[in-house]
Amino acid sequence: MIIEQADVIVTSPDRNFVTLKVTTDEGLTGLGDATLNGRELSVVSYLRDHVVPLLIGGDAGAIEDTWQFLYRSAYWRRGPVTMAAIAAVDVALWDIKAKAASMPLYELLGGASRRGLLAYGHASGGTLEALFDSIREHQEQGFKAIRVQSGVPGLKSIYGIASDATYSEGGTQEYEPAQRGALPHEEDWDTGSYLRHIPTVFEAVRNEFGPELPLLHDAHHRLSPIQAARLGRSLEPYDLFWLEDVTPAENQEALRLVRRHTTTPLAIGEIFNTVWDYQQIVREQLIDYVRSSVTHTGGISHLKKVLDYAAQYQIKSGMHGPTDVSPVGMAAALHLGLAIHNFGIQEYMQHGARTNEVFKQSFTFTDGLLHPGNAVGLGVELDTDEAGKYPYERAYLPYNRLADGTVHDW
Ligand code: KDG
Ligand code: MG
Repeated sequence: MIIEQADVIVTSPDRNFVTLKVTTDEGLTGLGDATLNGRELSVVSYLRDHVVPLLIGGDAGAIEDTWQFLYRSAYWRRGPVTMAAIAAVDVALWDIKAKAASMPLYELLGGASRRGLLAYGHASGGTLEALFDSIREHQEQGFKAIRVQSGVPGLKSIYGIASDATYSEGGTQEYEPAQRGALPHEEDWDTGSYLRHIPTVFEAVRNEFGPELPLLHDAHHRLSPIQAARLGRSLEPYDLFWLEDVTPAENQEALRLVRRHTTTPLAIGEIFNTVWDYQQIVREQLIDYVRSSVTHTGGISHLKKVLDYAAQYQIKSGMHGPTDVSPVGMAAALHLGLAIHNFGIQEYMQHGARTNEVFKQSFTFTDGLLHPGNAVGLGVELDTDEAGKYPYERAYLPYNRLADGTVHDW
């Protein structure tokens, strides 16, 4: 089967999404997600200007060869733009291969290893009362594992706190850190206040909800190794499922220090994009969960290699699943997660109603478990007329400044 056409579709129903649609001479189509939050148009250009011309006329079935060609022939390797573009091609070709085989994609990846995928949702609140309401609401929605993010006294706005953490009638939640506008929004940060406050929040949550509910927390890259070690240790009594992104982790070695001081499980990698970012932390068993998404880590072909490597060290998947991973990227994660043995947990933030009109999806969320569904291929189709109603709008993620004006990791 020959690739006849490849279109890059940008749409902004509830937020910006970049999707690659590959069409073959036999009329089969495949979709791939190439959304890079706040830098979307750079991936559009990478695909349109440099990758699409290389695809036309190629063998749609040669997934591994196409991956290797795109990775190696560019000479310039790795990086989020390159790897998101390669990911989109890879996932679109897997979608086509599964459609050609008349199978849901997970069957081609080895078949289902479980009935469904344990998902965690995002509860948050500026106050304990609001946080407790949000946790209860997530439980009512069916979530069996919950991420807890809390306001910190003295800080005006902070990552992960929805202005309204409740669910709308359609089951969607209003939280989108990337804000539309000409310039990024500034937030404030104080590590000392955060480190003092967060253990009190988890103590209160455990007292209210008991010992069994799996709880997660995201430190969002803001701590130094010794601060991360202190946080992990102070949270040990509250038995977290994981503590995420405690340090920026570009310095993989830094996690040795964190690991020496705490047994709280660590999850890292949503901004990583190749197996090389994991080389040391997997080999030295410095983490417990791989946070990469299919969308930002070179697609199913590459992320599967990362997860197979992690499996040798009993490290599991915890694939990134915020709203900036499109329904196409989410479906790819679900097929991969269903098939691999070392699945851990799947992050799940529901998309908005307009997004769900643009991307028709077959995946389900029942009793706390996600399932990709049994439609052939990925199980997601893009309604191009709907997509055309929502042109790209400039949007940026926020950034942090300390009280004295210093820029801090967001
Ligand atoms: O684009 C950035 C978001 O995806 C990120 O801030 C979300 O940290 C995140 C998470 O754990 O979902
Ligand atoms: Mg995160």
